[in-house]
Amino acid sequence: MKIFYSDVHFQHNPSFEIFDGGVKVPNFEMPERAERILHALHQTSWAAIHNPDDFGLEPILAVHDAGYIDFLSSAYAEWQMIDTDTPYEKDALLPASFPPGKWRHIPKTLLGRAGYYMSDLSAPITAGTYPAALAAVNCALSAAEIVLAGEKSSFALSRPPGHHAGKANCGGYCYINNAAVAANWCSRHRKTALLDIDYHCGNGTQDIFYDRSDVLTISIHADPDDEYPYFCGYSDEMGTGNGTGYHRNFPLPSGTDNKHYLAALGQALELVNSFDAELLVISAGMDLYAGDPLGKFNVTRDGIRQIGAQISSLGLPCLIVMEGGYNNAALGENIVTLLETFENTPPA
Ligand code: SP5
Ligand code: ZN
Repeated sequence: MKIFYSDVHFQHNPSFEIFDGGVKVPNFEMPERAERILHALHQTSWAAIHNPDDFGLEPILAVHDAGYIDFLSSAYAEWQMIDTDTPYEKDALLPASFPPGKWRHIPKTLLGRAGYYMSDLSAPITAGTYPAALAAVNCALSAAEIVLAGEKSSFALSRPPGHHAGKANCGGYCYINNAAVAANWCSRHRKTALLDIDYHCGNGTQDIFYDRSDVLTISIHADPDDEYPYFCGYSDEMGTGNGTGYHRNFPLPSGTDNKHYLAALGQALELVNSFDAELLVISAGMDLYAGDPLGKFNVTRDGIRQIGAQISSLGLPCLIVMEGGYNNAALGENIVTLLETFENTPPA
């Protein structure tokens, strides 16, 4: 299997994030995650690691708001120009004021724009954030090209992850929606569906495709009634306008085990089948694993193997894009376990 990976991700290494309740903690989304996965892939006989090509801004601006990408590209440099006597985090930009939903005037000041374009306190912008986010999306696009060219599967070891990044916002460790940019790119050539198996709802992906019928988007995740991202991911959110019926959410309770997870996955894959998808993009978050510090599912490693087997048995060309997963010790083996099923399962 061809894997796309770039060392540029090391440049994105924010030292902290702010959890609910205002507690400052070391950032869970750290470079070690990609190192662990890369190391585990190197131990296999089948993983071939490649550097991504540069696809420029066009595929990104096809799904993200230009004002947002402009903000992302210049925010850190602007932050370095801020002059104040009060102590502040010079290495990472985070706002403390957010628009209430209505009244979303785009302000002139940097901190005003930060509040406008950032949805929470888990996606600080550092010196290397924008270059790393570009490298991550180029990994997803490079893997997409390989699948469009006829490979049965490919893996984008993208870091930082992407599925919480909406048209005009970062949040939840995500800045550019790697899987959404790649799915949109693929949709120009093949009928494309995107299935998000990260523990958290793919709210950014939902935002990007919500009014579109040409790309089916499905997310299986922890019930947002008691889990981040709280404000979306409910089962009655099924798309709008032309997109009505082309988005589906499967919120699952805390403690969900292999059996219940695989039942939801079965329903999701039936939807992919009825959509007549020709290509499948997987937002592959491994925080669904039982031992994840940010997750509350009871999906075991064998559950991950069955998830992979069930998805790959569709026989669809498949682009797998890395999202979350914070149990670093298990992360490499979890990804290898998932990907192995695509190597080994014959098309249906
Ligand atoms: C890509 C991805 O998986 N992003 C996840 C962002 C989740 N941010 C909210 C984390 C809330 C953690 N709650 C405290 C749990 C401590 N055990
Ligand atoms: Zn997640």
